[in-house]
Amino acid sequence: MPSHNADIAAVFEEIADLLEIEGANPFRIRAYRNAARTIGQLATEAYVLLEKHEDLTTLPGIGRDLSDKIKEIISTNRCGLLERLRTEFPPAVAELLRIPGLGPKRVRHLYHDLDVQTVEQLYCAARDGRICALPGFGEKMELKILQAIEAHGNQVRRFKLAVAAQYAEALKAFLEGVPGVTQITIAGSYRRMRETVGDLDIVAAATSAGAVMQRFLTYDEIAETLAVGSTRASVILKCGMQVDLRVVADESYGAALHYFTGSKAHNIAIRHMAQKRGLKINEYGVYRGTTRIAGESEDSIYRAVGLSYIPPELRENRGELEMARGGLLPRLVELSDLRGDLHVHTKATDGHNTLREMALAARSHGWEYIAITDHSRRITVAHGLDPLRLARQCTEIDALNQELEGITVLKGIEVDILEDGNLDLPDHVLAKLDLVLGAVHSKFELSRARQTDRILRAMNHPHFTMLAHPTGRLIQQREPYDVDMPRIIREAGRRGCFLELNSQPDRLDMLDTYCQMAKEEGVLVSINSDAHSTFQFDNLRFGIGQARRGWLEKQHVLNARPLSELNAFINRTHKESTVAGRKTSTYRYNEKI
Ligand code: DGT
Ligand code: CA
Ligand code: CA
Repeated sequence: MPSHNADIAAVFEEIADLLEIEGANPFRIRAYRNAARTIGQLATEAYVLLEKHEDLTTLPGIGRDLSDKIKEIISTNRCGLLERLRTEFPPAVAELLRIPGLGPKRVRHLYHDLDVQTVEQLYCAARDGRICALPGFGEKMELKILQAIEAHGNQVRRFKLAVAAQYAEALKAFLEGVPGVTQITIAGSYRRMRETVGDLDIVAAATSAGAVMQRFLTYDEIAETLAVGSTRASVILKCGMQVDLRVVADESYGAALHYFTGSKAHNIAIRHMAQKRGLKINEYGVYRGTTRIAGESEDSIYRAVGLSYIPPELRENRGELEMARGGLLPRLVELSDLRGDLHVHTKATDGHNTLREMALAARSHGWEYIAITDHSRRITVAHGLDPLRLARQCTEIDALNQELEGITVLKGIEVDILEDGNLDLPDHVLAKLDLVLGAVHSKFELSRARQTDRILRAMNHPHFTMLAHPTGRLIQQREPYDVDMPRIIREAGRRGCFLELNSQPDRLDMLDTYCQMAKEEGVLVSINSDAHSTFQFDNLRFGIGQARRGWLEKQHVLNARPLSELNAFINRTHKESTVAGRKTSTYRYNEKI
């Protein structure tokens, strides 16, 4: 099995860490960090790209040398540079960098002066008061380190959905090839499309459980076997992810799939319903007395307890049972419902592909439109657009629209929301665009009141169309900024603004519960890729998963509208808000439920 993107990213991260401890050139270190991010966020496996003879140097931040390293990692599962660096340091030293407050300089001291090589040794040294005397440490730092390690130990490792997907899909493909396997699904939180996944739960139906077990244990990504029985096994993969496999007969597949999909709370609620009907339910089927009355499909399970089929994304015991009983479940939005994408970057700022390449890629997805929304000038690291460059891009878009059939390119911007709630470009510039996405990229630390006020002021702006990545949260990297989301959602409805569900796997910060609120408030959500390269359109499936967890249907999604309707929505926003800043929007759709 060739290396997955997450593995390659981990290699580059470790190289960057070790180079940092070594005191290497910062540019070189940054190059590896950027490459790790690019590969880590790539929706398609790099080895698949190579199989298709794609040129990896077209990816952001990947030059010839890094492309060769990726090829090396994929073809040999090793990386010479990393192996060399590892011989220079004990293996656990890089882990010290993960402790908050410890940069490479401090780690160098710990290693050279105290011979601290592991987190455990660091803990002992801090506890014994040996650290505070080192240059650049002090007592405060020592205490901070102790606390950080204690907190660190209590953390349960979870994987971002997109990372889990790489391991899950490869393993599923492997098991599908086992003779006698008739059905197989990755169940658990993965199937419910949670934004992070604790472990993988695989359910398979097979004529012989033994054969599946045997084959499973030969999978070359397994690092450790925790438990093996005749129909079940638990293992840890090399990446640290646990996998639980359960093999059942065809007649029990639906029951097992239902049980292992969860959630636990949903399962318990279903079991109570069954009990009320005098039924018993377990992972083999539904029983009246000793007679099995259901179990071959999930449909049969739900039917047995008097419910319609409940999609996995809704199985959280948040009211889905009641709705299913009344036949009132929503028809959840699907990827194929999307008609376009309203947040797309190009080479003009920090994107990697040209305007034309992005437009053609969007057309090949079958969409009617995309909006080009590069950064504004304040975001200097992304080479944000000033009015002149934006005007030039608009001219380019006009020309492209003249030329291309089958796709309409809308003119937009991801304009920076300044600290005082003003926007980073003047009104007369924004007025010329089809849509304006506003986003916070700085001053994350403002108080809740000030942050909320800042965003509401921005939304008051006559040309403001949509709030992009509304809380700024980056999964496992950055907490959301403190903002009153229920209020933002309500006020977006009043102002006729839209909210973005950003599909980047580490964002997804329009939480499922926020989607539900938006639906209740009549605020349309736009499921955007925020693509920085043509590959990243594939991230939309994660956004769709989140939207489905948030009970959204096609009619609640702005970019599920055809272009003709979309135009009416975004133009109306402009006109109405220009005329009357706070007027209640007139196009609230009718709630179905
Ligand atoms: P995760 O792995 O933490 O992201 O979340 P899940 O939902 O995948 O949880 P996991 O792997 O512990 O268990 C998989 C499913 O098995 C879970 O969603 C429901 C079912 N399950 C596990 N433990 C219990 C239990 O004690 N009672 C019931 N009724 N179901 C359970
Ligand atoms: Ca799980
Ligand atoms: Ca599990």
